Amino acid sequence: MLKSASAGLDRILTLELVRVTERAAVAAARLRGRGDEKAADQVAVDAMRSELNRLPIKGTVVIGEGERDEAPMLYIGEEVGIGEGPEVDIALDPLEGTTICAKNLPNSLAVIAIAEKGSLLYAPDVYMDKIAVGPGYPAGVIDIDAPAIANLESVAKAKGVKVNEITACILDRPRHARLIEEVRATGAAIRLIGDGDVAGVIHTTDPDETGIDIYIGIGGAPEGVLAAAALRCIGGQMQGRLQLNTDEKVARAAKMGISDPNKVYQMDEMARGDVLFAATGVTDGNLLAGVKFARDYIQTHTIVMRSSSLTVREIKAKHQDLEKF
Ligand code: VTB
Ligand code: MG
Ligand code: MG
Repeated sequence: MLKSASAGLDRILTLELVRVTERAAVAAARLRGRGDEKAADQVAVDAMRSELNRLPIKGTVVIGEGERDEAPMLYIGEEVGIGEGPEVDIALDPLEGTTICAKNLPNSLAVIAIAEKGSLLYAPDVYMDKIAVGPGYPAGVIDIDAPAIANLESVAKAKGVKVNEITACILDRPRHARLIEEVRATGAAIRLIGDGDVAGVIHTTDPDETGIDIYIGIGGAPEGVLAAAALRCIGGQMQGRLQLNTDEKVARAAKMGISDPNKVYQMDEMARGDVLFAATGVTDGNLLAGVKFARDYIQTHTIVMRSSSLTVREIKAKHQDLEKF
């Protein structure tokens, strides 16, 4: 195999990843708006798995569809790739935002991140408290332990605007009732999203385009690791804390090597070293267009990036060999 220009993973893998999320996105997109989350998820999982198994890697899924007994495919611990090549850890969500896809609402994605073996946080499928901003802010601008008002004021000050010119993205869940009240009390705006907090975090990296400055709140831990992997490549800051609020969850986390249940994870503790990340839009979104089915071709829109070079590429592909899909 060719040597990379810089240290870390073989950069050829960057483009290989695009095919993986493209396939999953196209499969899921065929079931957009059908009201059947399970079916859309299943076809995305199948497509992602068969494409992943063609990659020249010795990969292990570390963030996947669940434990082996509840997820027959792309389960945590599943080995993927052709079994030759670099040993890598893989975090994936073949359809992030199954409900969004089923309702054909914005921002569902097919997502994957690859890192050198041992570089991703092996997070159990529990909730994670998260806070994130995009690039350009001084280090320490956000603090997961500070009240929402302090974080919003700090971000506004660093951006040189008033707090009421800041927009926070928050998952629309009853558990966020107090947080939503606190944020609104500052005068800041909220973009409430139904699902899809990987997209929510990524949207903080381009506030001019998305209108979102900061992501706050509790979502899935697997999605937290995926979002951290993305931010490592674009720049930004993120912190996360697993919500290990029962003995059973603490024990599950301990099995995965987590000894301090209250630990705050910085972005680069969730995704270390060289990280590759790709996401393809399934439904239209603020940053990525959804899959387009034209008469003679299928069009996909993918963002693919690599942390060691901080390169962010957008790839719009026209797939004309429709038999393949
Ligand atoms: C979020 C959201 C995901 O899970 O992480 C959420 O971004 C958290 O769980 O799209 P709840 O739905 O239980 O709040 C998803 O909705 C699904 O993966
Ligand atoms: Mg999923
Ligand atoms: Mg998900």
